[in-house]
Amino acid sequence: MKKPVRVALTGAAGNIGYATLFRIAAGEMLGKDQPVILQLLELPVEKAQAALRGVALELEDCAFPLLAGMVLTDDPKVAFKDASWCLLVGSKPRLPGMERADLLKDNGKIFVGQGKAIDEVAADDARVVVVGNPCNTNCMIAAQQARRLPKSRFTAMVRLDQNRAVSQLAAKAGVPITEIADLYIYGNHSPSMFADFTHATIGGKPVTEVITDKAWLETEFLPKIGKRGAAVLEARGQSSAASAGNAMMDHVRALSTPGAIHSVAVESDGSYGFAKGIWAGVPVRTTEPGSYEVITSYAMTDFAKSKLELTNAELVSERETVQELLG
Ligand code: NAX
Repeated sequence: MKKPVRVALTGAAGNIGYATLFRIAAGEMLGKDQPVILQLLELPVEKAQAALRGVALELEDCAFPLLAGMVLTDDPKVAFKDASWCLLVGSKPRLPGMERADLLKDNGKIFVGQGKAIDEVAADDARVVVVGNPCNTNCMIAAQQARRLPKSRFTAMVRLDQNRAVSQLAAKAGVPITEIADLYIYGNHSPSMFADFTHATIGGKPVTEVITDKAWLETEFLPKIGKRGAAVLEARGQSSAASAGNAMMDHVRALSTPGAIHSVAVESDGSYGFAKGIWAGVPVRTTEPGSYEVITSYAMTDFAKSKLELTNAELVSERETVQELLG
């Protein structure tokens, strides 16, 4: 039996936590032969802690052979202690009447504290995945706290956008999901992101040869992916949870699989015109488990460049809003 891997998850009593923890404990994220210890963080209020205890009771009741232990806590330093994967899901939802800038600053503060705690106590091989929104900027904030861990260990999730885009292209072309390849997400996890259909393929052919309706690709497909979260929220009355948790597990699995090429928001080195130092979605190739290199070789059309500029401008503006948290 392998040594258990410690997986920390914040916001563990929330919707994404509930949609994900049972799958992680069943071995769907790190492998069917990999025991895990779940280290679950929730807010220090009784309602959240009680809900967390309830989730833990249910996890126990599943008798998962791979679940080697659980830690329930309201202390980030306990949650992240020796964790190899730190999944940062918990954050405040945007409330009616709340300005986006206030949400950025409020949630940003959470990620200052959690980034610091991770850097102090997580395992030497710790990898951080930020899901809590606005996830790119929250990830940048957490990474600024890193002294011991390299900033490249901090990634934000744009995988849900990739999965949404793959699914929509397959539906439009009337082909199985497996026929879609090389579809990557650039920029922010927000309606401004760019799902690059210009380099993607369907059954080995360029998307633009199979779906010849350029207007659909540019003016229907892209907004549909960008606003998919809002569509789910409107239909369900709650934001995407199972699909977000599923994407988080895809993100971790792809980062654990050498050779995998996938969309991840990482610190920009200036590639694709993104401002240096922001966290922007780009295609990466996993080199060894937990490490990656950015694929910089895609040449962009003028249309694609105009989209990249827009999403870059939004990320730069988010960085300006949270400047005081980056010191
Ligand atoms: P929920 O509101 O159901 O759960 C969030 C949980 O986090 C709550 O239980 C809350 O008590 C806890 N929490 C809040 N602040 C915390 C803190 N400082 N430390 C520990 N726990 C804390 O939200 P859920 O549906 O689970 O979504 C969580 C986050 O994911 C939200 O920020 C949401 O916007 C974001 N999403 C990100 C997506 C992405 O693709 N990157 C897609 C789905 C989702 O919208």
